[in-house]
Order: sequence, then structure tokens, then C-alpha cells
Amino acid sequence: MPYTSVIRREVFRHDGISLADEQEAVARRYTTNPRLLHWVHEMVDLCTPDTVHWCDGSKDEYDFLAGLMCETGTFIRLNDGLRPNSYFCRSDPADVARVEDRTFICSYKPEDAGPTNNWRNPAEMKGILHGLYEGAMRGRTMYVIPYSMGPIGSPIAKIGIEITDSPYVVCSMSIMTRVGKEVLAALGPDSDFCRGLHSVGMPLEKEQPDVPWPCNEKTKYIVQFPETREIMSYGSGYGGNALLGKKCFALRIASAMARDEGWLAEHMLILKLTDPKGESIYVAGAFPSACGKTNLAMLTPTLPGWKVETVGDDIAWMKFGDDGRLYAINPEAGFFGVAPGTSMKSNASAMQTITRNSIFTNCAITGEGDVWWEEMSDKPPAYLVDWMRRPWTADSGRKAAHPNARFTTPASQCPVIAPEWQDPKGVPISAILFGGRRATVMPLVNESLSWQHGVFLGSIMSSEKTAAAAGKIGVVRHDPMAMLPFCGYNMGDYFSHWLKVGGATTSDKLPRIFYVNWFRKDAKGKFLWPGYGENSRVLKWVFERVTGRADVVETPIGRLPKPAAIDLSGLDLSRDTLKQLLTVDTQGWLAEIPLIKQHFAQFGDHLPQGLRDEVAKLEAGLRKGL
Ligand code: OXD
Ligand code: MN
Repeated sequence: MPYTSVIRREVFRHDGISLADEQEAVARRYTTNPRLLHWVHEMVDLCTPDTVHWCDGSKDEYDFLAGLMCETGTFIRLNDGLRPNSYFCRSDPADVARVEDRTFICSYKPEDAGPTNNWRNPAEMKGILHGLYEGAMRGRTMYVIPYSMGPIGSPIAKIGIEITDSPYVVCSMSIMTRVGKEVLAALGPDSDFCRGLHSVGMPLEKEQPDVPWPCNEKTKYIVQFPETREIMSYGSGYGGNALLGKKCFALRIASAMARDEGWLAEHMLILKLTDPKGESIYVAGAFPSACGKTNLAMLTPTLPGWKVETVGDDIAWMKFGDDGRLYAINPEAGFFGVAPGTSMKSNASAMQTITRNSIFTNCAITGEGDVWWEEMSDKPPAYLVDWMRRPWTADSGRKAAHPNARFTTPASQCPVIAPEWQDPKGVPISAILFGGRRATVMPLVNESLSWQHGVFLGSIMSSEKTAAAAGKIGVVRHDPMAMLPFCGYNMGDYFSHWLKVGGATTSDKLPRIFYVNWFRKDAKGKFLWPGYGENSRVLKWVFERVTGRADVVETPIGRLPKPAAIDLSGLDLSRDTLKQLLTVDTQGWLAEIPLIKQHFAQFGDHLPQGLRDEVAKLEAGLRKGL
């Protein structure tokens, strides 16, 4: 490992080679950026790792670290005949999801974090964290990961450096982001970067054996400092807490950057939709965690001749181009998808993506050395070992995989990846979808009456809670723009920012905004809409709205399709059911109004007047129709 430097503390004392000199010599092989060199040295002094490794993002490095993790029991290599170059991994049961109650936004002023974030004074928080990081990497290697969010050199891309003591994080980051020397070359000697420090929070004493999934069971902190663009994560190895390029940088820190610089960093998929004549549009979509973003981004349309291709499945960074249109890049390079429920039926493209070069966390493992999770096949294998290392059969009466079990897989392997997914200038967005998991009230699809009304629809998004974060499943909560856990500043200001973005170009260049709900149920609790590939029927209507070809019914909640405008050909769904899916539930909406007002009240003066106007207009419109 040519880029690893061993910190020989003993030798240092006797032979006069200073730790700083040795570090400097190794680090300078990579970068001369003084801020980076200084920061790494500081972190070495604080965390006192045994060795420092500068990541080059190479295949050799990945293979070496994966092999190391096989030796320590973190990874099990899957059967190469079934799933080549892939690894299976089980986390500690206390470390399976994002921890929203341990996630902090440490802006200088509490009101800049807002009522939906946990705020702490940045200096006090740094004091606490420095205490925890002191010696936290003892007995471990410190990895320095230079990564780019977005294609290297794209005017929309940004560079981050993650320091971590977890080889699992290194391997995952090299799938999920662009890692290596090219990033440091792009950073150059002068530029700044987002600093991210991560430790599993489990130093090893001399001779102390490691565990397969080191973490700190009791103490976890996922901390963002938006003004200084810094991240500090402690105690967890789980993706959303530990792969700092993803939620911490690409959403929490980037949303604050986007506010300051006039762009949008959003929890959105990006898809390319092509009609049978070969005309294409690009659509972005915000849905809360584990509500089917990956499935929608890779959808196989049931409508003949229609095609969906994937640009991204989780995050979109959007900036205005010179032509006044909003261009989006996917800042990630991989998919960190929810495994349970993923099957050839629900998402064949995802299943093909994960056939190789992938990491599986908290799934079950088969006798043949492959992975399995609920709904992967109609019938489970006769015998499995579950995610908690227990023998499992169909009669066990419990799930074999954790409901938030994940795959980590390269986006380039996706059979429906759009050829332009890495285009540095991004793709022009024509439509934005907002959507949640709601059994009642919200219709199948509804187009906003204006940009401001669309921002209002996004701001009142609500959804039943899923397993992607710790907490009670199924409870309905407002999750504006699916950003509740990810907005790095006051959400009232975030709404103002969205409104301001709408004024940055002419209305014909702005994306149209739609609210969709695939999850509406009948009185017996059965889904009214079949979902999955059939969602192409809704996408077709969106396409036709964008290209000016579909009719609408104007209602107080927005523009709904005339039932005949949704193409039901070849689908066994009665027009009656469709009518149910497309009616305005006036009473249901009126019952939402106090909840919306309550939700808005928490933002106080930070709530923009435009949204107050929209709720008043909505209420008046609904009452008029009674
Ligand atoms: C994710 C999430 O992992 O939203 O993408 O939790
Ligand atoms: Mn997500």
C-alpha cells in the first residue's frame, strides 16, 4: 500500500523523524493544498490513529480493503459464481438506520437551524465532539477520502474530503462517489472543500480484538456546521450517518450552499422520459425515504413505446443554465437502495444492477452464499441465516432481512442508466414531482396552478414514516419536499428560497410542479392504484401537460386530469376506481387545513407570505365548493 504512512510514535522519539515530517512527505505525494494538509495533520493529532491512508479510489485499493474486511469478519465474500465481486455485511443491531434525534444543525444562530432541526451552539458542540474524537482512532487506520459530488470538473459538482476510520465507509464511498487523485487534481492547491470527519467511535486498545461492525452503541452524533461547511459524525457506521458525501454534504450542507448561491440541492430522483415518437423530457421527483424513488427512477413502463431511463435515484443538484432553464446533475455515482421489496417484478433494472460489484448490508444469506430479502422471490429459499446471524426458515415468524437492509451498487451498471447521466452540464428539468405515502385524501396526480402553488404543495407534503430512519413506522408526518431530515437550515427560509428561485427565470422555463400519490387505499385498506410500471400512465399525463397536449379540470387543490386523459389501455382498472383516485376529497382536505396551519405556525416569521396566501386561497376555494 504505497500511500499508507505508518505513524511510528516510538521511532519518532528516538530517531528524530518528526511525525509531521513523515505525514507531510506522504501527504505531499497527493496534494500541496495547504488547507487540506493542515486539516489532516490536525485530525491525526486529535484522533491519534495508528496509520494514515490516503485513498486513491483504485480497484486495487477497494480489493485490498474488502479483503481486509473479510479477514476481520466485517465482510463475507458472496459466491462469485452467483454474484461476482460482491460482499455481504451485517451491522450491529444498534446501528441500522439514520438517527434523526442524534442529527444536529449547528448554525451560529438557533433560528437559522429552525424548528425542524436539532440545534446546538457550534462552539459547544465542537467541544463535546473534540472530547469524543480525542484518541478515537487509536488502534485503527485513518483513511483520507477525496471525493467529488458530481462529475469531476462539472460546474455544478463540489469536492469533499472525508476522514474516516472505517474501511466499510471507504469501499462504500468509492461506489457512491467519485474518489481519488483526479479529485485532488481538480481541488488544486488553492480551493476549499467540505470537511467531513467520521469515526465509528470505538478505539482499540493494545491486543483488543476488533468486532465485525465497530460502532458506539451508546453515543452517536451526526453534526453539520452549515456556515463553515463542516461535518462531524461519530459513533455510527450506517450509510446515511457515515457516508458523508450523501445526506450530510449533498443535502444538509449543500442546501445551505444552494441558499447562499441561488440553486437547489434536493432529495430527488432524476429520470428521462421518452415517448413512442422519441421525444424526451427530464423529470425530478421528491419522495420521502423508502417511498419508491429508486423504483420510479428505473421504472419499466407498461405503456408500449414509452421509456424511462435513470439519471439519479436520490439526490438532485439543480442550477439555472444560460438559457434560463433549470439543469440537474446527480451528485452521486452509485445507488444505496432499500433491498426488501426489490424484485424482478418491482424493479428488474435494480436487480440487474446488483448482480455484481455490490455491497449488501443487513440482508439474509443463503446456503449457496448469495443474499436474499423479503419479496426478492415469491418463495423464500428453504434455509437462510438472517441478518442477526440466526438460522431462518419461512416458519420462523420474523423477517429474514432488516426492513432497512441496503444494497450499495455502481450506477454505471444500471441497464437503464441514461447515456447523459454524467453530462457535466446536467439535464434540463421540465417537471418536478412531489409525493408521499398517503392512504387517504391526496389524489393520484395533481398539477400545481403556479410555481408558488407548487412550492405550497411541496411544503405540505406528508407521508407515513418508513424504516429508513429510527422511530415509529406508519405515523403520518409533514415532510416538506422530502427534506425534513435533510434541510441544513430553517425550513421557513428554505420555502422562501424556493419561491425566490421561481422568480429567477421566466415562467415558461420553470419546471411544472405536480403532486402524486401512488399509495391511496380503499375503505378495506387495499391499494387503489397498482403502482410500479403502471405509474408510467401518470408520467405520460405529465409528459402531455409539459408538451401542452393534455386536458385538465381546474379545482381548488390544483389541476387534475380529466379521467379520460389517463391512459388505462391494457390495465384492469375500472373508470370508477380512477374517478375515486382523481376526485377532490373536499372534507378530507378541509380536515387537513388546521394541520397545515399548525405545521406552518412553527416557522413563525420565517414562513413566507406567499405560502400563507396559498393556504388561505385553498381554504376559501374548498369552502366555496361545499
Ligand atoms: C436514503 C434515505 O438512504 O433517504 O436515501 O434515508
Ligand atoms: Mn434518500
